[in-house]
Amino acid sequence: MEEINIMILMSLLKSMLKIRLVEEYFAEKLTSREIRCPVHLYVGQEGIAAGVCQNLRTDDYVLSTHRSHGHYIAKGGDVNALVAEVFCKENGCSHGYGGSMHIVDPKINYLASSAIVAGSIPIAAGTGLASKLKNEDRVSVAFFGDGATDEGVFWETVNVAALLELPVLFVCENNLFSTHMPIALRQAEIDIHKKVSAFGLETARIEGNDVEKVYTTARGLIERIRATRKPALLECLTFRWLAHVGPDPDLDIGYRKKVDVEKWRKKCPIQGLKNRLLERGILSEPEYGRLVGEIETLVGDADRFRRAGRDPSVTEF
Ligand SMILES: Cc1ncc(C[n+]2csc(CCOP(=O)(O)OP(=O)(O)O)c2C)c(N)n1
Repeated sequence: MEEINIMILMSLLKSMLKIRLVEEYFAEKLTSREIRCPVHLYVGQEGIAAGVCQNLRTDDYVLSTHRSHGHYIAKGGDVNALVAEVFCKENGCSHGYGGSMHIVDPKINYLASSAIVAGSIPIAAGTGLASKLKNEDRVSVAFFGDGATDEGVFWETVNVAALLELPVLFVCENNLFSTHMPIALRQAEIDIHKKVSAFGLETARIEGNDVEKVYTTARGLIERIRATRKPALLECLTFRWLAHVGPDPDLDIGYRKKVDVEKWRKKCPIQGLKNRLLERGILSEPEYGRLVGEIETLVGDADRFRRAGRDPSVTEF
């Protein structure tokens, strides 16, 4: 694989660690029932958000889903504002009215995340059309799960993006399940990237837990989108470590086994990159420890920030 610049490798590591430690903080606060709204954690899938967003500029658009915290952090979102939002405080990025599933931040062109599966995907076609009409080279990225490809609006958006040649990158995070149902019980043909390529899009299917692979593949697709204005799809295979919603491992319902979760935990995107950086002498254990400490401080600051936040007003909305 092609050599990636050391600064970028360290930035990928930092981005993934930031996502992981913030999600672990949320898991703890869900367990203690300090957070009362539904939260869909992203633990295990960090390589995708980090690898794709490393290639984006602030003026590029991101649209996301119910599992959105990782995308927000990787796009450069403010951790204080995210944490306050998940606690529904007025100093949150959606002013406390959105909660975990409606993270919005126009300052970084993070325009929507939605509890409606596939609901934000057509917005990417809209922002793509706006960029095209204004002759701007901004890219719109729609993140979504394999479950979103069960929805008609996904296919309608792929069709319109291909037909109108819109600068959109569709990023499918295929974590093999839609809530508790595997894709093979939902779709006659399970190869998502193959079906999308029938619309004439450039597509790729890769291991989503290999952050370097995600970064380089996304970079190629994004450079091509900026140059040609044509859409593309990146399908990333991955697995969520925790429950569909909430902090538990979801092992008591019967749809997945402990052995599967353990297999995927061994493919941890953070541990994978850390090991490669240690082997190459780019990183040492003390440096890694310092990085973790730095991010723990950030999470501690965010905890104080949300505690200082007020509840949003019902009359000022
Ligand atoms: C239109 C719509 N249908 C069904 C649901 C219920 N629902 C919430 S999350 C979810 C699964 C989505 O799976 P996927 O898109 O693969 O994302 P993941 O949760 O795996 O990240 C479903 C069916 C919903 N929120 N919206």
